[in-house]
Amino acid sequence: MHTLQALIFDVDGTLADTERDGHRVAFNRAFEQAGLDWQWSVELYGDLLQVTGGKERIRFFLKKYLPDFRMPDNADEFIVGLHRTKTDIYTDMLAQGAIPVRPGVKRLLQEARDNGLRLAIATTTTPANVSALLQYSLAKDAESWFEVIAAGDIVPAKKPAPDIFQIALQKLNLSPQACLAFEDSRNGILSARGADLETIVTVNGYTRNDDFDDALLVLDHMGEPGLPFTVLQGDAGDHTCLDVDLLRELHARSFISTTKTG
Ligand code: XBP
Ligand code: MG
Repeated sequence: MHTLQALIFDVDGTLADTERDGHRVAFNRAFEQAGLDWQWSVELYGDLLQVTGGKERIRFFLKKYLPDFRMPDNADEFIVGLHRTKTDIYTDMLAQGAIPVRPGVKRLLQEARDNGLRLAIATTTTPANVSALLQYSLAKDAESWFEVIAAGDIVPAKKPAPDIFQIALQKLNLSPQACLAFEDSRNGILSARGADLETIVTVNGYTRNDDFDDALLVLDHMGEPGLPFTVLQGDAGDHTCLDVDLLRELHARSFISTTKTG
């Protein structure tokens, strides 16, 4: 029997609802500053989210929605520059407290630390975005809570590829069986499951209808005392909040079902 030793968290959509009112807004402001008339609506952005990574998302947008756009000769520099502006705008928004963490996130992280569980991050977002979110939306010293922060361009293939979770596992020096992953999206769970991680999902407005067949548990959020979660898929017993006891139960149960079916 494996013991649960570490929790590996996605950032965007999982720790905080950053996409619609954070990243999307920052992209639009960066386009405006560059004199471009591109506007990513809430609805359009839902389609663009099928591609992870901001630079990759801009390229996908151009290919699908503006195929006649004449790229400057230095196309890569152009996209990197736009994206750098977007990162500056986004991190400034976070510094102003624009995006809170989702219900139950701070409580669970604190409880996990109190129980000796190790914490890690596996995300496609730019490292500066992770630092800003942890510092401004969670706690001033929150970066130090995480032993491993795997983020951004350190992997050539972003989610749904498993690479970023595999790097987090390598850095933790743990097997996937000693960990649980936390995700919010189809691309995220594909990435985590590709790295053999059992995964708990908290959905958001953009991912509510995604396919999470392979998840250990799917919730609307992690829950707080006085703000119980709703179970969308799976079995959380009598629990109303995602706490360390429930994580241990789910983790142990995953081995029983693996043995039965495997
Ligand atoms: C997050 C992303 C990122 C952010 C933007 O996906 O796809 O691209 O939207 O970040 P996940 P950057 O939550 O699955 O990791 O602009 O810094 O790339
Ligand atoms: Mg996510």
